Amino acid sequence: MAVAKKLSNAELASLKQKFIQWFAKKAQRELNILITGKTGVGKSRLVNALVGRNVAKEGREKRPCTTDINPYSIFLNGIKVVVWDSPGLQDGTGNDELYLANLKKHGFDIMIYCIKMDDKRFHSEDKMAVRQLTASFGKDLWKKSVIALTFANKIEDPDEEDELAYFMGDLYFWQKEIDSYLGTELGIESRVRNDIPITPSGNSKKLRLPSCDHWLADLWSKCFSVMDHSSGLAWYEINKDRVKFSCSAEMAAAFKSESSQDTDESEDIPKEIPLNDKQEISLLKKMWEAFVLSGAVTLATAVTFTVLTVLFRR
Ligand SMILES: Nc1nc2c(ncn2[C@@H]2O[C@H](COP(=O)(O)OP(=O)(O)O)[C@@H](O)[C@H]2O)c(=O)[nH]1
Ligand SMILES: [Mg+2]
Repeated sequence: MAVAKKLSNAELASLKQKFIQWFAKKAQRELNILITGKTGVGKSRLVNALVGRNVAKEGREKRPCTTDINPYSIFLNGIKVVVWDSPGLQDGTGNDELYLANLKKHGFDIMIYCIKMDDKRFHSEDKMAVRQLTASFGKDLWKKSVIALTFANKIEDPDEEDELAYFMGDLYFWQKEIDSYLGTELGIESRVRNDIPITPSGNSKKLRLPSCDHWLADLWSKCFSVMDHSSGLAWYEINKDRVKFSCSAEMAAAFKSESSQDTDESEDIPKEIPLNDKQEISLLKKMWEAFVLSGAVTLATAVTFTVLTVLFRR
């Protein structure tokens, strides 16, 4: 507070302006997303909901195996979003080596591993895929990974007694299964394991789940939290018009809009990603850290967060 108080209102306003302008120019121009999990777990639908466009075809459409090792891409707000959808790894189509080599050449900013929450066990195909990915990309892969538990809207207490307890029981089951496999079988340290978000996700008709008010906001924020600063800013930029928080309109307006896209009208794609207080603070805090690290301002890190909250949340 002390430092924030020393700044005049005009200085605060100019700092805020500088920050907004800085990040509106800053994002990297390409974002690589690896989304994987068995066929039919809802990868395509999830990636569409996350990027806000129908980039991936759902269900029915099956492309030939030979093209499956290549990613698909789309330009969103001037950023090339490259989606690595990975059939093959779990489905025994035999393209694994080729696919992994291709992926290794390009690299990726985040891995979203999808498992159906209403499945009752952690399948051996998933275990093998997870092992293969860890062998290819190293244990650090898990520092930029999120596990999405899809079909969470399907979790219902058969006795209709206590939906929350039933849901949390299933969530706990998955946390334990995944943690135990990554720990005992793959040797991932607990420090890393504890930080892997394991996040229920549902459909666009039921955004509220027993564990959270808005699963998409939760998942989107968790993806942001595991990305490095630069990818995180791109993640924000592609969704700047849908992500809502106290000063989001002001921030979104700072971006040059020549390449702004219309929103997708598909009803499977939620129109908004409304952040709660905690999600908003962590978004701003990470952006602010990137701003400070860039050398654009000189303030001791310890005080910057206070300055930030004064700037954005009074
Ligand atoms: N009820 C429900 N259906 C879903 C969910 N996610 C996907 N689906 C449906 O499940 C089918 C397979 O989804 P898709 O995204 O194509 O799976 P993929 O093979 O992993 O890419 C599609 O018909 C989707 O509409 C979900 O969370 N809940
Ligand atoms: Mg698909």
